Amino acid sequence: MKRVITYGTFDMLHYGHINLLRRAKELGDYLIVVLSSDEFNWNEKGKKTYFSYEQRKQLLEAIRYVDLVIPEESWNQKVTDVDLYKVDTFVMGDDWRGQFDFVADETSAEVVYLERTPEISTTQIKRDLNQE
Ligand code: C2G
Repeated sequence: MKRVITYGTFDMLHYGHINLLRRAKELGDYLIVVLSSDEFNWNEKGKKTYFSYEQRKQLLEAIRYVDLVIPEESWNQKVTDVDLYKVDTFVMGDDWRGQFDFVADETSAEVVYLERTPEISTTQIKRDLNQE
């Protein structure tokens, strides 16, 4: 069974996220989503999410492409996660291109960056809604 992993906040879930998750799942048979905790978002990313971790987790678990959702609590858990879950492929959107190449150096997993879906982001949604 080919295991794929990806990381993110996935706040205000939108079709850009779904496109990423669909393509990530196409690279294997089992997709693990490591979901940024509320504390990680606030302390490390400076993001105040609209939905809580539990709400974002519930949304992700309802997606047919997603097999497991676990918390992201540190920038430094990726190598451990890949080893622990015996991951074959580490996937991120290409806004992160190059940032996680170390995972391929330190584990047996390949690192794949997938093209971001243009014209959509949680920030854009919030901006558009504020203008109504
Ligand atoms: N994404 C995408 N297209 C968009 C928006 C997002 O492909 N229009 C992808 C991002 O590239 C990322 C995933 O969807 O791979 C989740 O995006 P975010 O929730 O914004 O996650 P991010 O803040 O990039 O967190 O340790 C890694 C971080 O947790 C990644």
